[in-house]
Amino acid sequence: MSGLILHEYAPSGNCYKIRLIAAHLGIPLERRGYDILRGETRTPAFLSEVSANGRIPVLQAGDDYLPESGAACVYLAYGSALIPHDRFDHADMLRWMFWEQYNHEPNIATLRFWRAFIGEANLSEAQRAALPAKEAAGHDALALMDAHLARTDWFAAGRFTLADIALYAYTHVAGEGGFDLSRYPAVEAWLARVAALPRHVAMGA
Ligand SMILES: N[C@@H](CCC(=O)N[C@@H](CS)C(=O)NCC(=O)O)C(=O)O
Repeated sequence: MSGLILHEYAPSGNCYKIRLIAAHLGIPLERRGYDILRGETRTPAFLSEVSANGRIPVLQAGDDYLPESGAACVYLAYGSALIPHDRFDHADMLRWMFWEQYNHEPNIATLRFWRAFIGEANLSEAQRAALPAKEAAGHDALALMDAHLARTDWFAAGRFTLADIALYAYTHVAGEGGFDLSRYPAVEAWLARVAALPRHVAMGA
């Protein structure tokens, strides 16, 4: 695979998922950065040329543009050991990836963004009002992960798959959003297992 361009904001966990897969599979990626805090993904040029959704990540393969981190993860890892072939294991991997997008990322990543990037003092009234619910839902997500990981080393298929990558991206920086991970020992042990894998790269790399 060659000629792939990742349109990204480097501190975004959704973009990190794609870089992490590329590192594990040895796939070269050209990186193009946008500052989302300055609205650089909302310009007419970005909306017309890169993604009408106005968000990163977007993976570009030639003239084709693929928004949505989960879709880009599947594109990059297609045919690799990161995607199980077994019918149940494959669906189970997707189960965790879909769950990440609905139950995990909107709470854990959003609180990280609000607290570590926007700053609590700059939040709108509506954002401030949403903090307790997002905190509770984030802890629910971490507790569910912890219970799962107390029984098994990896999220799906008994081995490292896209599900682990999708969940690692924002879990390992959950502390930046105010989540105390020491309450979730099985999650902490799994984070260490992922980070110890050969070819692992840090978010800031
Ligand atoms: N579900 C999408 C979420 C994309 C998303 O919300 N991206 C954020 C950064 S992580 C963004 O581009 N925000 C800038 C904006 O909305 O203007 C994915 O997984 O790729």
